[in-house]
Amino acid sequence: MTKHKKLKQWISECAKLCQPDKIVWCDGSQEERKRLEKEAFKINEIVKLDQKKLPGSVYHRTAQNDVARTEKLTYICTKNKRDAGPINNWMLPKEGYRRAYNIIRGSMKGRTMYVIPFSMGPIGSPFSKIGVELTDSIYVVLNMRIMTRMGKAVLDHLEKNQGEFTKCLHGKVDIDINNRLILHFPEDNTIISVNSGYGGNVLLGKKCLALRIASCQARDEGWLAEHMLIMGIEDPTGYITYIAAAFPSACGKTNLAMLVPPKGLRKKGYRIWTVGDDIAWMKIDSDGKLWAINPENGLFGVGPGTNSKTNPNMMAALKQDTIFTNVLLKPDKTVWWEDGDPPIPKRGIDWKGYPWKPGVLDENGKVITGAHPNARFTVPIQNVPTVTNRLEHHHGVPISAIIFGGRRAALAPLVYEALTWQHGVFMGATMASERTAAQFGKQGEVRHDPMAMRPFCGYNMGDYLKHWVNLGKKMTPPPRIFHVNWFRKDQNGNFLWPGFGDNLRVLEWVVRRCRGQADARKSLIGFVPHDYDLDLTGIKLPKNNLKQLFSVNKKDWAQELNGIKEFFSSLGKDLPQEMWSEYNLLKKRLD
Ligand code: OXD
Ligand code: MN
Repeated sequence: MTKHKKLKQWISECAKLCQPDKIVWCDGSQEERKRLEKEAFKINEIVKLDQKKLPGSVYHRTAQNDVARTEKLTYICTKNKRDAGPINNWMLPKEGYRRAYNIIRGSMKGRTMYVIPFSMGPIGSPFSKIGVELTDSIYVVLNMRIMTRMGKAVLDHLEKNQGEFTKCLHGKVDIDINNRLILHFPEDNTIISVNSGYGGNVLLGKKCLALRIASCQARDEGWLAEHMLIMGIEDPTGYITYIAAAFPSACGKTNLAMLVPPKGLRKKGYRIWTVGDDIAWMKIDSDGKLWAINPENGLFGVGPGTNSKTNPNMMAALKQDTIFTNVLLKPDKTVWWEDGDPPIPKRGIDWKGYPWKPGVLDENGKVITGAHPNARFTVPIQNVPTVTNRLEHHHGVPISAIIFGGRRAALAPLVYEALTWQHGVFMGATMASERTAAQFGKQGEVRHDPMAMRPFCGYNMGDYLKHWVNLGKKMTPPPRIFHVNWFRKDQNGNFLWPGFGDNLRVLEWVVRRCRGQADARKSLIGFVPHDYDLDLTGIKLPKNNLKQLFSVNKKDWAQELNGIKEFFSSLGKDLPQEMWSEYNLLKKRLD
């Protein structure tokens, strides 16, 4: 079975609990992939797509009640409630194990339990962490093959060192939403997920290990596990500046990570290199600087809205070796989703498995979409044309700038730079995104999402912000911190900034600031570029737009301060004093 004592013991305990008919160790080979796909085709867990048009690609549908992460059913299980903090759902570990074990007990009878040894980060890198996922889902195995480094090489490494690993137990059970639980036990380095088959809940290396568990490890070991993309921006001299950026969902993180430079900047010689689109692990190296890796090996992205205009590099990546989940299945065994590439198919089978035509209505007269709005693709990062050649580099890439962003129709300027590291942490702590009328509920309503980690921080949010403040003091120098807002609108509701590839015009200023090559002026909220600092060649931007994009409206900011106060108060006494001092400094500047 394995020479790793702890692993052996844990697997036999789990086997006794779940009672699978068979245990299969995954080695990560191509032969194994073929065999598992064949089995999954037989039981209809996946469908083979047209192998000429989409070689190596398959299609999967989840249960209708299981299409997204379930934050309400996600818990941090710690001995003290305080350690989970005021934002996380909390349970006592004893209670968590009791409930999860009662649900999963005997649930793998008649099923196979797959053992997936996986590494988050290059195998053997000082950044990397190993996990072992036990699952009764072939879909999970096939996804983990893409999203992580997995199989024999990882097991060999683990055995050689008798090393630590995160115990990740997943059981589909009955996909019963009423008994679904996603439990994290940071004190035991353990994750248990039951009654779900949706990626974010069951690919346990991703949100569960690489963010919730890893954020606790990072707190204890002095590094950062963040919900951030990493990209390299190569300037005309060939120098590459790496940045890490955090945005709440639906703000275009994946698009930004692989943007196509606009004409003017392309001509100048700018290029983008994609390191990661979702998670960054960052450590202070012996040079005193912050270095980062992307612990993942693939992308688990949202289909709807992705097309050759919004993200041509992603569309190129999806031409092969992709798992498509909950998208529209076309009669020619290819796929489509809303706001995808034209033409809109005349018919197909929708994500629920029913015949579909454009414009069909449900019993309430609402248009039925072919793909679920959160339909996903799982694709190897190596498929992305802009992938960095430093993915396997054991020390990752040096981070010069950290960028926070949100969706704000008013208030936040296109870009501003923090005055100090601590002010930058405050900018991240007060990150927020507005809901639009078309999206979820009341327009203008703001959800505070510190560092885009609200659903992913595995411990007390106050302690997390203190950890950020402290780490800044250890770096020489720390990265500069910026805030961007691609979504500011004019009084008629039109976007003031074109976004997408043109965002590189803003990033160019960021890069030049990091290299001491660009000027700035000090505004009430931080440093902003002068008009002449942004390269706007080839872009038709009405003159007044730039002025509006950088305006700081005192009334709006006064209202924002009220929101921040309310949010900070909700974090209670664990919020570090430094955040209140930054609040007071900002208030004073605005007064
Ligand atoms: C994701 C998310 O799937 O943030 O990346 O929800
Ligand atoms: Mn994410």
